[in-house]
Amino acid sequence: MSKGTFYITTPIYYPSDKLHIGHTYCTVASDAMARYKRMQGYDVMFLTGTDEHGQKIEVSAAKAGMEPQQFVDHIVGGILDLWKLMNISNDRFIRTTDDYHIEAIQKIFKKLYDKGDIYKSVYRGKYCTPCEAFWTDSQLADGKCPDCGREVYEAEEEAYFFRLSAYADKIMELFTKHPDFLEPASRMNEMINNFLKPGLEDLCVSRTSFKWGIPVTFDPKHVVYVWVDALSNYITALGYMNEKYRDFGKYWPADVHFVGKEITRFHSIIWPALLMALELPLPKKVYGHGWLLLEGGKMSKSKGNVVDPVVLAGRYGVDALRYFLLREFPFGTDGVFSNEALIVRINSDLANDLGNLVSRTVAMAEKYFGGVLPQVRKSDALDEELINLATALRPLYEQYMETYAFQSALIEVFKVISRANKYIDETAPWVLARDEANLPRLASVLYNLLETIRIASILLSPFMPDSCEKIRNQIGAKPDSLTWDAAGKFGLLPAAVSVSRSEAIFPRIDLKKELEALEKEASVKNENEAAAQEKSIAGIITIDDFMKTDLRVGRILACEPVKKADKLLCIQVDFGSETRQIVSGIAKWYAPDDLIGKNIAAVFNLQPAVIRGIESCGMLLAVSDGDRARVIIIDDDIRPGSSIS
Ligand code: ME8
Repeated sequence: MSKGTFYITTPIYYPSDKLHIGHTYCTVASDAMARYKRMQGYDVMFLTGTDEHGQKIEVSAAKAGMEPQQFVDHIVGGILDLWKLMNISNDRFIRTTDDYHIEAIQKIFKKLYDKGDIYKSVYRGKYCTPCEAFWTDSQLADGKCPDCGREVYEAEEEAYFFRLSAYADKIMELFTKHPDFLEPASRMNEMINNFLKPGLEDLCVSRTSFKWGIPVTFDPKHVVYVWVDALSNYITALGYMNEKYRDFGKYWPADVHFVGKEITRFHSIIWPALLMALELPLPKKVYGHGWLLLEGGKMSKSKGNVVDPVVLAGRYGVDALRYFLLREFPFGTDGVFSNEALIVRINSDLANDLGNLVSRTVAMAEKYFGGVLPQVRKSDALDEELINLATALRPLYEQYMETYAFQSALIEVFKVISRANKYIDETAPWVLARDEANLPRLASVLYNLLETIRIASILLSPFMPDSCEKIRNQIGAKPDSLTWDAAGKFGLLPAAVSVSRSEAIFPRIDLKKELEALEKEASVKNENEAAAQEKSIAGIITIDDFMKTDLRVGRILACEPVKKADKLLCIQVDFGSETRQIVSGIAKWYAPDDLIGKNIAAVFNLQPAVIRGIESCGMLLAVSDGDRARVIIIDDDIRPGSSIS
């Protein structure tokens, strides 16, 4: 009988063909949790998916010469393949471009508008395009996006707003009355100090400057802000405001949303406020996990280490990778990833401790008893400690799993595995085997070991499902001895248990050789990248290269000749957020007054330069036609500061 429902979600991923090991972290953790809950007898709904709208995707698609839909379809296939490879057991996969989701978002937006929680006004503020996030001045870090550290730009446009400010007190009350709503506790303090205390402002929830989003039905030049679109996936995927699914009543509220620390703000403040406005129950918990970093920086900047999960899973096995991710790093804090740490962990825990325990035990059962244990037994005081430890393991493990302390749960299981290896040394089965009179004792020793392995294989199965299956096949465990209940009991294998040996589940890796091989591969990769860069110098650039250029519309406010420089004009350009001075070599073709009031195109993120003693911050774009140059003029009604893509 079901123990009830358990609804767990991962963030929905931005379509990217460069998902690294850090991205797989949250999905692997959610998968382990979902499998654990299923094992306990819960009716689990495990949701993941992709977040496919927004300006960033529209721009990337255009640069790839594709329609946005075609672009996301192409990439999402790769993400699905990755989750399949990593043995992710999600029950549902949502794409925000799915029709039912689009329909539901439109209804949600309309409902909030009709209620007065969404209203129309004018947006003036700072916007970070890569993060699709609006920020208030107080939230900026040194004037830049507090999440990614990139430039933000002033945006002003007609927009719809969500009355987030009206929910500030209720969010504060949520945090104080339910301190376990957001974990770990450090994240809650961060939210209170950085966002709630400075005060919540209403949130701009529509955009008109690009098209790739869900149109607002009653004002279609607006598309819904991607975070409203994205966060709502957690309820639309259950059928909220759509006909595709019908289990909203069954699974909502979610038991836990697992999210990375940088998107905790969206999940613990904006999401509850939206749900309050929709008059829906709040999720029971948001868990903001830490980041996997590389020594000295972010994973996306990887040079020496291999961070591609497909490569790592291919080399070391999916289960070894899954185990490492959840054993090596405490879930709530940041961790430093390295290939060396991965190999050391595989060798010590999986090859040495667990792998050896299984292979030695099964090999001895085969060698001394032909694979079937005799039923005559003799116990000894030495058995007690191992049996007690193995029997007490499940509640300890459960206590940690319930608080998402995967690392601690795994440490407990491996303490018992180590104890079992020590028990082999203490009981010395090879000595017992020399004397026929000791065979009942030997059978007991091997049985106790097989039982310990059985219990460990149940508790490790959410982390390493395939390997645990292989272990179970070797120790002859039947399904009814592999349940959650069975993990709390010792002595469930049949007395005449029959084992069958197979190849090593976790082969040992030669650390030195492997690191050398990885280093070699990384250097080949770097050489290839350098060659690609050279090719790009020869004329071909990647989308990423192009995306580095920040092109903006500017309006010329003033223009004057530069003294003693026939070719130069010194121009003051309004970019909406700021006025900049640009020195341009166009004096031969334009008189200073010709350009005043005109909208031009400029490179906004060019390193400033001093030209003839005058600082120039940016570059005007012009077309050269023989020996003539014409500045690119843009329509008057375009707002200064608009990005060009
Ligand atoms: O944020 N270590 O999508 P995303 C650990 N679409 N986790 C990492 C990581 C790292 N090095 N790098 C990324 C989004 N992540 C939104 C979510 S939900 C309604 C919308 C995690 O593809 C990151 O913290 O940028 C996030 O939780 C997840 O990968 C997806 O990131």
